[in-house]
Amino acid sequence: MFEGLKKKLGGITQKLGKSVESASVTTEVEADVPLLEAPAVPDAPEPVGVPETEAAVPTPASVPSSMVGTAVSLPAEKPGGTDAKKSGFFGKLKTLVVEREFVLSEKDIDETLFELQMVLLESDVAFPVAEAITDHMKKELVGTHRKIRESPEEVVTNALKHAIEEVLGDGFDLVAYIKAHDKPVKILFTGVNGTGKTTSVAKIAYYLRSQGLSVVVGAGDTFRAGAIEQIRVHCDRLGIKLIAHQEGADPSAVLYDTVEYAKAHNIDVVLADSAGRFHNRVNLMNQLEKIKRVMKPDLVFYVDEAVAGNDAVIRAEEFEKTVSTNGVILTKVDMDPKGGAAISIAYTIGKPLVFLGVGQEYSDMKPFTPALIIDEIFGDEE
Ligand SMILES: Nc1nc2c(ncn2[C@@H]2O[C@H](COP(=O)(O)OP(=O)(O)OP(=O)(O)O)[C@@H](O)[C@H]2O)c(=O)[nH]1
Ligand SMILES: [Mg+2]
Repeated sequence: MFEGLKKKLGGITQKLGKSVESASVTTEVEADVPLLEAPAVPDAPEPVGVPETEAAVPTPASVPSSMVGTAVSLPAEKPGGTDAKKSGFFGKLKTLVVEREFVLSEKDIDETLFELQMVLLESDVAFPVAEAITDHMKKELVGTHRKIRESPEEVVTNALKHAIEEVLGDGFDLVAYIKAHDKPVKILFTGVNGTGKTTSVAKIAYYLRSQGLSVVVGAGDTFRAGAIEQIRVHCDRLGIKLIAHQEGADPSAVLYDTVEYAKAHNIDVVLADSAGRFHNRVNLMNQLEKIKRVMKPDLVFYVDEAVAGNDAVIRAEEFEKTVSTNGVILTKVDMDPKGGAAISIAYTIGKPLVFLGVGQEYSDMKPFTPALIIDEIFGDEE
């Protein structure tokens, strides 16, 4: 996923890196470098996030050969000795590393940031989101005096990661929400036709059950021929209870019965499927209002597909104005080379991304975290 965007952003960070490079004054400074990598301390927490620029202490593995000075380096401490536990064979080496100091002015990077904005727009990132990303880049890179030991490209890549993290938001911990609220927690899935609502209901039922929660599903799409059968097949496969009426029945009645079933059987979560609808279809929107009045959902999730790009963002905005929602499930992320909808949707509608649908298996529904997207865009894998 996001292959196209990844490639284009690589070109931009290279260019921005060059701007940093040419604005830099370079000096060689003496620095301590561990002689050998220390073994991992058991239970030590994994470092999370991006290392702070100033704090980045190079290790032999991370010091590019170009940064290591030609002067012969001497061990600062003898290997072994009483400090063996701490440093053991991992004594320190005094070595020369390249340190860059720079202050970037707006005009150093303006042109490349404009190019970045164009790349983002071509990748279906919404305009205000592309602007927010470049604004953040400016804030992080321009005007402050920086002293860095990592490569210029790393510095700008980190700034871009931070900018994208900011527009992605933190997501929404559904399991924590469910555990903190009275059962049954009732969740209504809605959105336009064919985006993956029914499949998402099944995948989320599977996910919640894997988290130790009990689930009942309501077949709230009584409108489309075959919809009830579709959700029945999923529930049968998963061994999950389904409440269904006949095609053409009032969906409010089905979902009311589903909630009653959950109450009577002490079930943690009600997942309510519903028919696809556009925000401007008055009858279907009135029906949705009635569903909301009758089943009183705790959460309404808007489902859309990443492959719809900017259209997904526009209709999410329209939907949000009509039916205030609590979060977004973005499906078919696995089939999206651009990433624009994933980057833009939460920021645009001001509601968190909750899950990303990333394939056709039941397990292909990932609770959203910014790292899911950042790792795809900036990770090493092709
Ligand atoms: N590759 C991929 N396909 C998906 C994903 N989510 C859903 N699909 C496929 O998208 C198609 C439509 O999914 P449905 O769940 O039927 O969509 P819906 O929103 O319920 O459709 P309507 O009820 O007609 O409005 C199906 O073929 C799904 O298998 C996903 O994350 N990745
Ligand atoms: Mg459906």
